[in-house]
Amino acid sequence: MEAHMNSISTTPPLAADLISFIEGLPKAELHLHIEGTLEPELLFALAQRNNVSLPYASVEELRAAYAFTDLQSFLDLYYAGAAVLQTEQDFYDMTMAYIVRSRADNVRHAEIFFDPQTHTERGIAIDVVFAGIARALREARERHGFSSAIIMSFLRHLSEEDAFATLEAALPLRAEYRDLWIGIGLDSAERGNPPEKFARVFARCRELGFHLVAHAGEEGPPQYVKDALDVLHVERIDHGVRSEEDPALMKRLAEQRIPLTVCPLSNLKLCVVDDMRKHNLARLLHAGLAVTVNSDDPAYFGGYMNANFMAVAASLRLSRTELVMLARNAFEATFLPAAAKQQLLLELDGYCMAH
Ligand code: ES4
Ligand code: ZN
Repeated sequence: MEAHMNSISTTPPLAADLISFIEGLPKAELHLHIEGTLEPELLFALAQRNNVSLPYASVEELRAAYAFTDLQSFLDLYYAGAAVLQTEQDFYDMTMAYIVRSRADNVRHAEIFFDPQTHTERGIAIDVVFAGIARALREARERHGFSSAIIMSFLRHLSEEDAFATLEAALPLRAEYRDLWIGIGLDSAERGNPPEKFARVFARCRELGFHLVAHAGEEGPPQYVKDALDVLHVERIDHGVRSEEDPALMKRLAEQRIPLTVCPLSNLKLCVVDDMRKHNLARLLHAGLAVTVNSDDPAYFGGYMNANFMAVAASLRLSRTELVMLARNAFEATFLPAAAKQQLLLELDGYCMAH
């Protein structure tokens, strides 16, 4: 923790014009766990509303507990925090808070992960999870033109059988949520839970016509990135920063323009990097990879989209051109239909011309 504070304090300050350029830049968010947007204040409010007792006396005490040493130390608190989510209204409130926050960061489109197993394991019906998230996203689309999609993610520390059961429970809802539910993801503890463990369930999801993504190469080795591509047939890699350890894989990711949804503040908080100035995002970008910037679990990692852009811009001394490349990569990597994608890319072009 101390080391992080020091490295942040020695980061060169960003020029005011670059700060406002980042703030106004239109963005797409492709790696965001909705359960990871539950801010301590809302977590406490929901605990009170639902009579859930928390092992923390205050919001400050909870926030102080967010000092992680690795992915698992974070996941323990993340799953514990999600226990306050009980009703459709709770999922709606959490999702609406994220929309308000990300609209302030000029996020134009978000493809959002949710982990139904985190909730069904506690006896919450899967319909409740879908309904609350979807109601907020539909309202934001109608009222503000905020575009979004949802990606149902399997928890890889659980069995493939459990993932199949989750898929079976969710499929009857597919028609009702056809406007939002576009994909399948894979998250949670990476080490020891390789992509192959989910080969059959991903094959089924592929037959069903879902877009596929998986977390790989966050804590796990480059082999997991290769297996996510070759065994699971994913279209994007979530994180993927450890791909750099394998030059052949780097070449392939660049040639095939496979998007990596990189999460800088997450990587710092989970000690994937020990100093933002050592983050490989700029090297990956310059090697020709389709790198994007994302916030992962912003309530836990200290910032939403703009904060992630600011952190890499300052620590890696990124230029406007590089920042625009990152934003462009994200719009290109969305699962939006071609026309909607083109419209967002035109909006980005317009912004760049005007600034
Ligand atoms: C996650 Cl950063 C990260 N990695 C893997 N699984 C996750 N679930 C929520 N955040
Ligand atoms: Zn993630």
